[in-house]
This record gives sequence, C-alpha cells and structure tokens, in this order.
Amino acid sequence: MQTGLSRALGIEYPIIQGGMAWVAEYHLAAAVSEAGGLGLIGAANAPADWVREQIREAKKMTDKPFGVNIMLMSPHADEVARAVMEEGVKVVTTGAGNPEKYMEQWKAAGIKVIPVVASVALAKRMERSGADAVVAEGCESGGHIGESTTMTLVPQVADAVQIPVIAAGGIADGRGIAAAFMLGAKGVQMGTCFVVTDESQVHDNYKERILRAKDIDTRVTGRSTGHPIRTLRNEMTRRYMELEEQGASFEELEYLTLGALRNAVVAGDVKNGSVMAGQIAGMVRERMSCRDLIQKLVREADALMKGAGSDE
Ligand code: TUI
Repeated sequence: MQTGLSRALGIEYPIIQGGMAWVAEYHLAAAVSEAGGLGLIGAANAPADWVREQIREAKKMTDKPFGVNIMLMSPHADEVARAVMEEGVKVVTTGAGNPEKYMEQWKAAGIKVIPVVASVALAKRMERSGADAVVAEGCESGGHIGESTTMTLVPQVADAVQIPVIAAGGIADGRGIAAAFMLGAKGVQMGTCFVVTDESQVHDNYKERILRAKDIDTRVTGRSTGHPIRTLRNEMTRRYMELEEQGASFEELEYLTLGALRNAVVAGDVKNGSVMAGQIAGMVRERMSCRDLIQKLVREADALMKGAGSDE
C-alpha cells in the first residue's frame, strides 16, 4: 500500500488517524504510528503547554513519525502553532479554518503541512501556499463538517491540485480505502474506527455508543449557526434541534454544547454530551488494537485493489 505520500511522511501505510478533539491524545497517536500509520494529537481548544506535554509523552512511546492537528478556531491556535515548531513535530494538519498565516514558518521549520479542506477553492489555495498534501474531508465525518460528501469532494479536489489528496469521511474498512483510491486519493484519514480501539482513552460509554450505532443514528446540529457538527443522536441533539427549529439564539444553542464533548469523552455522559462520530459508526462493530485494525484495513484494501474480492 506504499504511495508517494506514505514515503514522504516516512510511514508504512498511507493511513492517518484523525486529530479528534479530546479523543486524539498521545496514547492513541503513538499506537497508530507504532502500527505503521500516522497518529495525530488533536490540539483542539487546548493551551500550548498541554500540547507540548502530549508531544513529549508520544515521543517516549514511539520513534516513528506522528503529527499534531491544530484546530484553527481555538483561542490558543497561535501559541500551539509555535509550540509544534519548537517541539520538532514532523507533520501538522489543520482543521476548521485557513492556516495560510502559519504556512511559511512551518515550511521553514521543515514541517510537512497537510490542511484539512472541505472545498476545491481552499484546496487550491493551500497548494499555492505550499501545502505538502490536503485532506479532503466529506460531510460523512464526525465533528465540524463542510457541505460536500466524500464521493463528490475527493475526485474534484484530486482534479484541482497536483499535491497528494487524502480522503476522509465515511471510511472504516478496506472497501472504503479502495474506493478512496479509485476517487484519486493517495491516502485516507479515519476517525470513528480509531475511537473504539483498545488504546483509545475515551470513556467506555462513548465506545459502546459507537459500537451499537445504526446507519441512520447521526445528526447535524448547528447548521443554523454556521457551525455544523455531526454527532450520534441523543437527548442533547434532540433538545438542540428542537431549540434550533424554534429559532433559539446562538448563545442559547452554544450553551447546550459547551463542554459537551468533554462530558461525553471523559465523564461518559452519552445522553447529554456531544458524541461526535461519523456516519460510518453503524459499521464499526468490533473493538481491537490499533495494530490489528490497521493490519485488517491493509489486508482488505490490498485484496480489493488486486482484484480479489470482486464478484468474478
Ligand atoms: O475540524 C474538523 N472537525 C472538527 S474540529 C472540532 S472541535 C470543535 N468543537 C466544538 C465546536 C467546533 C469545533 C470537531 N470536529 N474537520 C476539519 C474540517 N475543516 N472540516 C471542515 C473544515 C473547514 C471548513 C471551512 C475548513 C476550512 C473552512 O473554511 C476556511 C476558509 O477560511 O475558507
């Protein structure tokens, strides 16, 4: 499964673990990198000191490359952008914004920069600014999403840029990986299927909620506020959408989601918390180690891409 992308990143397989807020901490990131993929630490809204500590802990667990995802809406984005350079991080991915103002300094520090984009326009702009690759993330993903699906976004981005495209959104097995390659991707990023791995530190209730999710169990809150977020449906999404329909204010709606992700991930409140997960949650059925998951993904994708597993 080696591609130009995996060689450029110094990893065995072109499989990237999403930089999920509160979920993507160093145990998970190090386990994914040790298993031959690219693990990411999700900086989310955390201050730079937390991110530094996470990077140092990950380095104790693996000599292989790992990355940091910087959520650009974070009030700490500037200081985290500096910290990743000072800590010698090899790969930075960004989400929920335009990282242009940091690109030059990151490139000068020798960091491979991979912005997550949800449109062709931003992908082209990132290529012009010197991005090494882009993640084209479809709205099947969990968390903060754009408008287009993976099926439509990936080939359009692949046609528009020369740099490698990594597909994200709705991928959780070898079929999804093979399909992403057929759409022009040179790698994949996956989130939901890594949440339930043995090394993931999220509360057991969160894992169980994903494992018993059905195909139609996700909801998107915040379309009216301009911050659409995909989560598994629960009491929180029901109340949110009810209020949203009644034309509640931005403040009222935000109040419902404040700290809600933390409540789900850390405290295990999957009723009133925000259980971010992608639409593929309905297919995520098994707990296993990151190593077993990545080996299974590679085996499945390899078989399909060699023609085995077809109907012939
Ligand atoms: O960033 C994500 N997914 C996330 S971030 C997150 S943390 C959070 N928690 C609570 C509220 C808000 C965020 C949870 N999930 N994915 C990457 C992604 N980026 N998806 C979509 C985008 C995106 C959207 C618009 C990137 C750029 C953009 O426009 C930028 C511009 O200026 O054109």
